[in-house]
Amino acid sequence: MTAPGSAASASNKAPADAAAKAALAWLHSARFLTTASQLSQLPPAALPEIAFVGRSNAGKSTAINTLAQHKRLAFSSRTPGRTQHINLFEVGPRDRPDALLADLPGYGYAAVERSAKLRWQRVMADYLRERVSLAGVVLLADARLGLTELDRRLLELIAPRLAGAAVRLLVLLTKADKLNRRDGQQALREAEAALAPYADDDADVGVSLFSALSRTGLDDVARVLHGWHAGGDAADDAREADDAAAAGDSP
Ligand SMILES: Nc1nc2c(ncn2[C@@H]2O[C@H](COP(=O)(O)OP(=O)(O)OP(=O)(O)O)[C@@H](O)[C@H]2O)c(=O)[nH]1
Ligand SMILES: [Mg+2]
Repeated sequence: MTAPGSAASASNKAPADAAAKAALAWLHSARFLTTASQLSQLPPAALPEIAFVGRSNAGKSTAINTLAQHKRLAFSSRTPGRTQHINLFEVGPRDRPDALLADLPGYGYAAVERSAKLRWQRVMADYLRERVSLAGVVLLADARLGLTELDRRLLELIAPRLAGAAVRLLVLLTKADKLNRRDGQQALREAEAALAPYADDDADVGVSLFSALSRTGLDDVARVLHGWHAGGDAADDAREADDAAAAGDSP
């Protein structure tokens, strides 16, 4: 995981540490809750919500499935524009869910009818601006394309909510398996540069390469999302778990 401006990169090679294991177990509890085609159909804003957004075909549904370690929780498809509703998944203990994941329809798919496109743009803009329980946004972009004009517009839209980390942002450069190491690093640097303006005002903004196929970035991303769900608490828990694991490992 890198914050814009830093040089480190996420790796899929490191063994899963205690915090990553806890985060993946948490995400594995994900189950379908409901679907909404307009904001009024969303459940009350009672739980922190993590929204997956990005261009159509960027890999949102696949990322949710990979993070949750379920084959078909979110519906992924070769046909762009397939997800047309906000699909919500509950995470945490069954009797005490503690977060929601929201899979949003992708934007930028040319073949979607113009009126449907405009309607959806408005729903998404309202959702991102107004949903009070929005805790974090995961913006997915194909690593080969980087952040496109539409992604940049989305960043502008959520920018006011990033200040003070009221809403956190993690950009995933997806399908990293399609790039060699050098091109992956280049994509990471370019995304970091594009995100630098949003990293002010104590914003919590990160970027990572991600691949559902090779599992690049999986542990790191799981840890970050787990950290978001309860504000600082889960992040502290994760750090404590890490420290405990490290202490246990030392002679
Ligand atoms: N090689 C590779 N292919 C991927 C990866 N993630 C997703 N894909 C493929 O990309 C295509 C689109 O993936 P989806 O997860 O359906 O994309 P989406 O962003 O949910 O698309 P919409 O619902 O249309 O907005 C599918 O054919 C996936 O198999 C990845 O990490 N590596
Ligand atoms: Mg989808």
